[in-house]
Amino acid sequence: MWILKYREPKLVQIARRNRQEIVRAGLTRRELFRLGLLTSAGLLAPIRGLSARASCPGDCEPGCSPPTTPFVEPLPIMPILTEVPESSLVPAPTTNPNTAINPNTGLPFEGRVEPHQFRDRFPPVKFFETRMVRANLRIARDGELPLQPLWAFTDPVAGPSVPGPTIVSRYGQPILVRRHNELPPQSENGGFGKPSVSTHLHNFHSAPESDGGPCRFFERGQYFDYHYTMANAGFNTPQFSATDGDIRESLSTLWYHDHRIDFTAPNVYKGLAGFHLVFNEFDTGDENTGFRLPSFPEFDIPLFLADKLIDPQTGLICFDLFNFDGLVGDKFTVNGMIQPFLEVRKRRYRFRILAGGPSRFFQLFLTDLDHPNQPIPFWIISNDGNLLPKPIQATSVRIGVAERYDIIVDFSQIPNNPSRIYLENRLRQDDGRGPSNEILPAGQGNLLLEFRIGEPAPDNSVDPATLPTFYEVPVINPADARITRTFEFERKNGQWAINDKFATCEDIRFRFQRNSAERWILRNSSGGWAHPIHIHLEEFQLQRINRVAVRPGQLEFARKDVVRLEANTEVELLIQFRDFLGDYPMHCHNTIHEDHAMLLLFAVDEVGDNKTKP
Ligand SMILES: [Cu+2]
Repeated sequence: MWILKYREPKLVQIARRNRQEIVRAGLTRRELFRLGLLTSAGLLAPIRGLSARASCPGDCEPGCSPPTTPFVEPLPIMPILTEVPESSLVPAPTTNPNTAINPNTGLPFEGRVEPHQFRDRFPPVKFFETRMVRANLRIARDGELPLQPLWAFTDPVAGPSVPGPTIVSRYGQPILVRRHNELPPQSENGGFGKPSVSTHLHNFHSAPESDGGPCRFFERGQYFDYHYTMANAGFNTPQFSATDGDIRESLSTLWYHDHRIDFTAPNVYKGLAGFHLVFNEFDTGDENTGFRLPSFPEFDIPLFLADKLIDPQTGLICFDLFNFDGLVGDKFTVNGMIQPFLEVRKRRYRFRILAGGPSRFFQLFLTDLDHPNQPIPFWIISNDGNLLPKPIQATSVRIGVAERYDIIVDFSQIPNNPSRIYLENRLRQDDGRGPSNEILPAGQGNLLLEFRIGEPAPDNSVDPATLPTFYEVPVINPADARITRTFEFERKNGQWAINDKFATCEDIRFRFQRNSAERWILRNSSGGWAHPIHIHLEEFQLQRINRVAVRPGQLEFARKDVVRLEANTEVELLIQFRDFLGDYPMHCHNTIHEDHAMLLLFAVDEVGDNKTKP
């Protein structure tokens, strides 16, 4: 027996080295299969020394990350992306892509291949320029972990950050964002990540060429001009043309993230994501005007939740390319820092909460550790960046990958007047398959963020308890659905399929008639798997969840762009696509499932097809 004990760690080390070499090569699923490293079941071939599940020490597994001290670092606030003059963009941005060949790379200067739709009608008035670079950034108390070689977006003034700089924009003021791919070569990726990128603005109403879909990626040395109309959905329909869209379709809390086909999970996990906030004449960012929501940025704070695994040998964030179930970390970051604290005043705050993945679902509570059984209520004001008709009071909120909920917390009204409370995740999730149904006792979940409650401060924001009204939901009439389509989200050969097919850029699976509506049934019949399903371009409206009707007043009675398709769940939704023509994806936003390969493309076209199970 001593021989086994002696040999096992050596094998683990060999496995780790081999795996890292394979990961470093940046091979696709198809290439791994061709090399005989993947079985037809999608699993890593049982080659000696290539165990798919080696144990600590020295591997990338939950429970193996080195210890860190919580609540000693302040919550990072991402810089607001600095506007630049149009003249500083060289060469000047054009409606048609810049296809001239760059002699230094042999590639076109710009990665875009299609002209911008509607750019003449919505000429950009604000310009931004950001670069994707490798940056050594801190994620824990100084000295506890080494600087992390992350992939960041830069701000021209503040430099690189993870999450990237927050883009702040406004309806009625079209913008252009030039993004440069200046990532290091594949051989210098530090073990995972593909320096080939596509930046999706989730879930803005964008033309395909500016949507940052999975198949419109660009390479090192290239740039890509993204044009955002900053118009509400419906602007190209007779009904809402005069008002540049339907104000009830206004979006507020969005985020941008890498979407490169087959490599979204490692690229986002490595840092290529950030917030994009949109204001308008009602949601103004000023608590003295419009809906009077807490003023940005002082009392309106985006919170990017994520979980990571740390290699106990190197102290660096690690990623297991061979685990197709998903990745759940044992270190929780908020805005890129492990377990930070935030000093707040006794007044109302708006927090824009995002579950940033790769695979973790959260059930969030506010916890007073001295009175753990005391529920602390807050107000939910938006679902996936869409303000609700009215605020909804709650003591917890469930959030799947890529979902966003804006909440209002009034720190002057916390029961028992504590000086510290915590944002706590009490949903147990042991692996990437999905959450269990177990809600952990208060104080025994994951404490994500410590709020240090200070003195009272003036507060002119609206009191959610007065039930102010925001936008009505622009209800789609079920009788207007042109067709019903069904989508089965299923496991296939150890990977992930939609209606029995894997992702490919070559196949447009169905055609949606522009300016029409459809009814979609999304079904997850598997026992233990959860899939947060995201549909690009326009938000859908949930009609039934497991055949129970969604009613006004419920949190789900809203426009949404991600639906949590948890185990044994079926949802029925109505959706419409307007304004733009072209192809868009629907996919699982557990980014590991997405990469392996639960994603399909559909097209919005002048004429729709009649495929009921595409
Ligand atoms: Cu999934």
